[in-house]
Amino acid sequence: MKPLLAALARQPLSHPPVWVMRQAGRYLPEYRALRERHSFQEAVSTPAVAAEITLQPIRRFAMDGAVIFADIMTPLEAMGVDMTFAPGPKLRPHTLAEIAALPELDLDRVSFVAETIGRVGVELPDTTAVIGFCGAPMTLLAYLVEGGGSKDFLAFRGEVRRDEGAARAALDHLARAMTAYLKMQFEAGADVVQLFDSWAGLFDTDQYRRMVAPAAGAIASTLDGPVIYFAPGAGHALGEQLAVGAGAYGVDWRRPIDEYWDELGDVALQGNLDPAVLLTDPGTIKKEVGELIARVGNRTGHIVNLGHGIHRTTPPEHVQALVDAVRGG
Ligand code: 1CP
Repeated sequence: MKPLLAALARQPLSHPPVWVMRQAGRYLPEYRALRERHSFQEAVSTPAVAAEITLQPIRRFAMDGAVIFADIMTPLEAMGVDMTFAPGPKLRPHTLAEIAALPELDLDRVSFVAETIGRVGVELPDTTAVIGFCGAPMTLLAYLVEGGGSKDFLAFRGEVRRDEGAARAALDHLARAMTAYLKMQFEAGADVVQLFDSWAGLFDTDQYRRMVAPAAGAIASTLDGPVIYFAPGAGHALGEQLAVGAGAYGVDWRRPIDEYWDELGDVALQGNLDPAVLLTDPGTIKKEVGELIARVGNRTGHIVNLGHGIHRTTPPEHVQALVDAVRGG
């Protein structure tokens, strides 16, 4: 069995599998070179290019998982939402009612993602898992209402407070679309999928319980394959995250992994090095990895990763140092 899948099944392993969130991206010179010739959206929607970008970090570092090159916003374009990337998504702010009334996801308009998965699967070593993904409903809603990224998403939070019923209708619609999108990814050959709930932490514990977890849970509960749920900055709602019903959780670096594990209980955990560790030096990286693995102790089901995406200023050699440290080099 592929080591990443064995960890998700909580089997004992001699060393944990490792991959890095945002491993296919701007810190790699070969990525930046390809992006000089293709816009972001063109790269995502051209399977040969998207597969090449997915494979770039695997060729260098032989991670245990290859995350498909796309964006959490990609399927929304196939629901009729126009956007550009500069570098993050930019779009017209939408009302909650407009979002609930968006057309159904047209899977034919995202079939390039399935084709990328197929191409990547053929090229990968047998031991490397294909990781599909989508944005969780509340995080997608944040970008749709705000019209792009934001430090605190205040306008969005105001809208959700003003009309929770309308927010729920929009979340339900997005959850149905993302369920179909992830089913397509599994059918195309994804071994595991990750739900990115990057902005779930903006909500208080009650809102999280009432809206955020049920929307993500509606996706996780209807899929047959393994699901990793990642809600950075939502440690205040850690127990509530269990209602999502994922078999594995990504955790940020704000608390040591053993504390997260004690509270979450019988699940696999992914994380949780501070991305800043990769800005240090190989010696420090090795020490931090050693401490992380020591904290995990004899628990099964650990996947080494960062507690958030890799920073674009990270030297690629430091990613090599991380992988070597995990594998005992
Ligand atoms: O070349 C460029 O300038 C584009 C930069 C870029 C990249 C490499 C964007 C725009 N998206 C991506 C790829 C991407 N995004 C992947 C696949 C590659 C990989 O992981 O290796 C994934 C899984 C994502 C996920 C994503 N996109 C998230 C969730 C993870 C997180 O960081 O919290 C979010 C919030 C986004 C939105 C987004 N898209 C792009 C950027 C720069 C952002 C975030 C910035 C913002 O909020 O404005």
